[in-house]
Amino acid sequence: MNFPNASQPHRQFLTALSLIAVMALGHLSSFAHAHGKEFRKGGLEIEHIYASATAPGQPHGAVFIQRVKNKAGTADRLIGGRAAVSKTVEVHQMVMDQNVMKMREIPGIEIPAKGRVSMDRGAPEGYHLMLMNLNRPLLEGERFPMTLIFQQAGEVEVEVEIVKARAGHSRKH
Ligand SMILES: [Cu+2]
Repeated sequence: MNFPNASQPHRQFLTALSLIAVMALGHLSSFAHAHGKEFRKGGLEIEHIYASATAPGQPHGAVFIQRVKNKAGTADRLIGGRAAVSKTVEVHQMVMDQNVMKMREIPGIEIPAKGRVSMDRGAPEGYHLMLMNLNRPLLEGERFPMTLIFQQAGEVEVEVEIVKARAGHSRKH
């Protein structure tokens, strides 16, 4: 940052001030992220479901969920989904294969009884839902409706928030 009319100590003070402002903003945005919209059905809680924005021409999109909680006494399983933005939805997992990050379709993701699973972007499990063959690009800041399909709880209607793509992530898809 540049303050051409400020004296040296004044300038240092302003720089410190703007640093504090940036840190405060960063804290606020992580707070908002942690308290995103929640969707419930039966004993299930879907905490903050979001998709990475896509570049024009990018064929597929990825949907992540910060946390899926299961308060029921029986395990459930996320087995698929449906969304108007894409032709089909697949359940995926990213796996390391000889130092190369690859992803594969899996039959479902088990949500243990009285347990929780992270499908967060960057989580070690690598779980996500894949929007196969998008009808349109996913634009940052927009939202779209989606249906999640669980073996026990059935269909859960959610609204997916489109967030900024993470650098390098889209290349893995
Ligand atoms: Cu994928």
